[in-house]
Formats: sequence, structure tokens, C-alpha cells
Amino acid sequence: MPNFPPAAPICFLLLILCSSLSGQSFSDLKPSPQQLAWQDLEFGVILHFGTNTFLDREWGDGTADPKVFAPTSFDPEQWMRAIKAAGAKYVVLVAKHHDGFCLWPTEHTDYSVKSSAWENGHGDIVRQVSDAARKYGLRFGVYLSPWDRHEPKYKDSAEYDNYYVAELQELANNYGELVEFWLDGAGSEGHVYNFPRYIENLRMYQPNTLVFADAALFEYGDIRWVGNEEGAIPYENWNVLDRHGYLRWRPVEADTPLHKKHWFWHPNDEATLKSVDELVSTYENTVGRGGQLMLGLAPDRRGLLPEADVKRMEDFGAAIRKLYGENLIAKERIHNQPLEPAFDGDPDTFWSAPAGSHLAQLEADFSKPVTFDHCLTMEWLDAGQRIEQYRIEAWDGKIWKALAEGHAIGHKKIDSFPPVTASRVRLNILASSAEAHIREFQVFSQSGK
Ligand code: FUL
Repeated sequence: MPNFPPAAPICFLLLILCSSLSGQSFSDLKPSPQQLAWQDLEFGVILHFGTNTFLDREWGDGTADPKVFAPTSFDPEQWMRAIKAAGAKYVVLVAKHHDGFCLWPTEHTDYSVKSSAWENGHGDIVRQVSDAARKYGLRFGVYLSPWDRHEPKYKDSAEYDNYYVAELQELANNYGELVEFWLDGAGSEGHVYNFPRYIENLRMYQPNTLVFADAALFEYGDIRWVGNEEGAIPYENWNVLDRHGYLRWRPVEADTPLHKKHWFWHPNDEATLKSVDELVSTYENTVGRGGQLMLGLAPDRRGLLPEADVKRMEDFGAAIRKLYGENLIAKERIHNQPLEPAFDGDPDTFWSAPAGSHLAQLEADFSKPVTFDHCLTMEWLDAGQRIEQYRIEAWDGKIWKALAEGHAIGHKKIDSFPPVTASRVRLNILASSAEAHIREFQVFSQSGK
């Protein structure tokens, strides 16, 4: 009889083997340079414009006559001016929604702008929007709906895969660098797609594009959907998630329309326009929780953003600049050279806690008492998301008083609290998986603004 070792050591050996095979721990996961660059963009806009705009619909059924697509004064530069004014850094154009109508003159179907009356069928919305975005310094990306309610090939999965890939190749090859590619799972339940082939094709021509994917298509995404369209990221927000047993850095994007529940333009829809206060709280609940805000804009039948929407975007941008424009640490601090990178208002520089530390304090001192009620902290994420517990504290003359506390910081964390007047404020890092890196520690006074 062979001489077996006792059971307990075998289990122990297996355990060691398994953990070294999976080999991943949350704190070791790091973002790609493309993900980091994308996270720095913070705020984008998704644009819905198509036959639905002309038919008062949200989900077209694919039967609309292309002739209905007839904008009278299409001007994407007007869109871009409003987008810039709001402070967004990139746009994603819905090049094809679920109705299958293509906004560029694709060679693979006639169901496109080619068959519309607009510019006598010679126009290209994708071209003009991408040119306008770049002219205004905005990054450009596309959404190409997998679900297609018009294309007859949709009935045959393999044939439709060829069709989708051909469309994707046109978009990936002809419109410059794409910052983001939206892979939307809506309506696709029960249909089999060759997603690995789609992504391989995209990556071949656009290696730096970030793929957005919702839960159904999660495996293929570099970015994840937040799981709602309300414009809020539940806190705690961690960048590393597991998917079927493997871990990946997968930052979150929260998409929400400027008009409540409406992605496309509708007549007499002023009542659904979100207020500046609602937009500011959306910003604080998305960007302020370390994720991306993707705001939906809808040009009207003229091909212009409604004047009220333009005004709302301008007012939203102005409100954010007013609320977060005057960093009192940058303005009022007593300079302390080693800490300057976190206090200088420049997110390209960062302060590091002592090497190997798991807790640290970052203290800003003022020459006179300063009143503040908001705090903004940014973690330098190149080495991973390290901070696991923190407190914002002010010195009341006797003790450090907690103003706010939390676990995740990530790209950006905004904390609010009742106004406090103090001449010392600190970020107390109570737990970090390795030494913390802080790009920015800022405080603001919003009362009365
Ligand atoms: C969803 C779509 O079904 C909506 O119509 C819209 O395009 C939104 C951004 O994504 O999944």
C-alpha cells in the first residue's frame, strides 16, 4: 500500500497551489494607461439623434422611412459649445441605435443617412460630429447597437456578426481615434453574438479604445455600467471587480440623460429638463464618488440642441466652477514643501506617504482660520487603489474632530459636512494596502454660493 501523507497537509498544499494559480489579490490590480487617461476625463456626453428624433420615439422598431431623417439646420458645433461650457471632456455619438438606422453612409446597408433627404443623401453625421468634437478639443467615441431591429440578417447570428463587424470596421477605421466604444446589451436577450470577434476587430484598429459594457456583456468591457440610469454611483466604489473568478480593473461610468428618462428629443419636453441643482448632485454622486458621469444630450429636429438645454449646460458648468473653483488649501495654506504636490491644485503631481506605511496623515495649516464645508480628495491610481479607510478631520484647538469618513477614495472623492472654521485640516488615512499616494487634497466653502 502506498504511503499517503496525512490529509491536513494535503489540503494546505492544495490551498497554497490554488491561491498561487489564481494569483490575484485586489490590492495588486492596477489600471492600464488607457484606463487612467480615461478616468481623468471624468465627464462625457452621449448624443442620441436619429429617426427617433423625428418620430417622438425612444426605441424605434426599425420600420421608420429614412426620409423622416431631415434636420433643417444641423450644426454639431453648436452642440460642442454647450458641451464644453458644461465642462465635459469627451463625447460618444450613437452611430446606430436599436432601430438600425446608421448615421454614416455605410456600404453595408441602405438604411442610413444615404437614403435620407438630408444633404441629398451625401451627408455623414458621424464625420461632422467627430470633426466638430475635435475642433473643440473633445475626445470622440461611438455607440453601435448590437440589437438591430431593422437589419434582416439579424435573424441569423453568424450572418449578423459579419454585418456588425463590417460596420464596426468602418467606424474604427474612418473617424480617427475613438476614446470609448459603447457595447450596449439592451434588447439583446436570447441573441447569440460573437463578442470576442467584435472586440478583436475593434482592438486591431483601435488598440486604445475603452470598451464600455453592461452586466450582460461584462466580460468584454474595460469600463463597467453602473447598473442604473439615475446618475448615481453607489458608495463604496472600488475600481477592482471580480468576474467569474478573475479580477480586473474596471472603472464605472454612470449614464443619465439631461431630460429625465429621455435619451432622444421629444416635442414639448421642457418639464423633464433636469435642474441645475439636480445636475450638481448628479455630478457629486458620480464624479464625486470616483466614477465617470455620462450625460445624455438630444439634438432636436433642426439638428440643434434646444436653447433651454444649451442654457442648462452652461449654467451647470458655471455652478460646478463656482462650487469647486476656489480651493482654499491652494489659496490659504502655509507652504510645507514635502506636502506641496497634494496642495498645489495640480493633479499631475502627487504626495506619497512614507514607503511601506499603512496609515498616514496629510495636514494642511492655514495662517488664519478658514471656513469650509466640502472636501475633495484624489488618489494617484497608477499603483492601484490603495486607501481603504480615511477620515477628514479639523483641529478644534483641543482635538481632531471628524468631519467625514469613508473607505474608498479612488480617482476622486467629494465629502460634504456642516461648515467648520479651523486653521488646521487633515486627511487621516486609517488604512491603506501600501503607502498612499494623493494627487490633490482640497477644501471649499459652498455656503451662500
Ligand atoms: C440603453 C438604450 O436602450 C437606451 O435607449 C439608451 O441608448 C441608453 C444610453 O442605453 O441601453
